[in-house]
Amino acid sequence: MRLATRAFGVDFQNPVLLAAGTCGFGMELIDVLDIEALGGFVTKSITVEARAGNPAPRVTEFDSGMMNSVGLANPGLARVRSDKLPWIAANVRRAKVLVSVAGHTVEEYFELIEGLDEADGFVGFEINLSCPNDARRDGVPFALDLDAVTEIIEGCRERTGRPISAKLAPNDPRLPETIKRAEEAGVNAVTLVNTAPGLLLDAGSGQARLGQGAGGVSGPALLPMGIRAVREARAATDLPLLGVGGVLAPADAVAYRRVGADLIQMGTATFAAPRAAEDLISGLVKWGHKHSVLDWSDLGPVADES
Ligand code: RRO
Repeated sequence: MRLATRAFGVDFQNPVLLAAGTCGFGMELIDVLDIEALGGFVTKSITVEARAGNPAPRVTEFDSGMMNSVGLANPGLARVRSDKLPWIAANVRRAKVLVSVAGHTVEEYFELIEGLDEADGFVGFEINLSCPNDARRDGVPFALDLDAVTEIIEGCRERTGRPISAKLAPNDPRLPETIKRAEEAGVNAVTLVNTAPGLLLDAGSGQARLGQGAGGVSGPALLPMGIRAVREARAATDLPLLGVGGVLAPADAVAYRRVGADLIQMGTATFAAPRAAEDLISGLVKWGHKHSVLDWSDLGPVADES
């Protein structure tokens, strides 16, 4: 199966990206996988100030996946500009990079876009509107506030000509409306989904297993939520969609494609198997061969029978 694909004006050698928060800023990957074999990756979400993140433990596993409450730990805008993006510009050519930005306030998103737009090394922004672990906002993401979505995306749009994708939440009861708002405000794509809010306890003590208490669920448990969200999104918009949540095997990526995703992001699977994304790419080629599918684009959305 031919995997090269084009979305929001960018040519990707294949549709497999690593998801934000699972691959740092790329340099963390060089000893474990061939970055240049990827379609691309999304950086850890950046805030204006450097952040140490939430108290440990920040990740915990369960039978169907993982939970995290990293709390936006990142080096901050200045160091991303001075260290991280120059490294990417010098070392990453074929893989396409999206920079993820996250603000505690609406204005912080604008400061981030203004501070990064002139830099080299990346093709566009992923606007993270759906972090479930921002204590300063009580874990309520901007993605669940329609007016905030409009205001943030309009402001980001005014400040950059690069493609922007809005990363939305899996627990949005009015997802089509949120997407409409993001589209009207000028996004070029939508990323679905972020982790789902959850809580795991230690049965003996009754204490939360994550230092912060609640966190975001990822891994296999998130797959059905992501697939459903992408299908709902595809019915609401013709914009390119980036499907993320629980992708492990080629069949998972194909399922996202079948409901209308143009690109796929892989995250949690890479923690257990750092080369999982490379295996997914070769697995997709084999999947196409076995099922006589010549091109990723031929797998387009199937009619929704439900
Ligand atoms: O840093 C985090 O705790 C985090 C973020 Br910004 C996000 O968007 N999603 C997530 O599961 N964790």
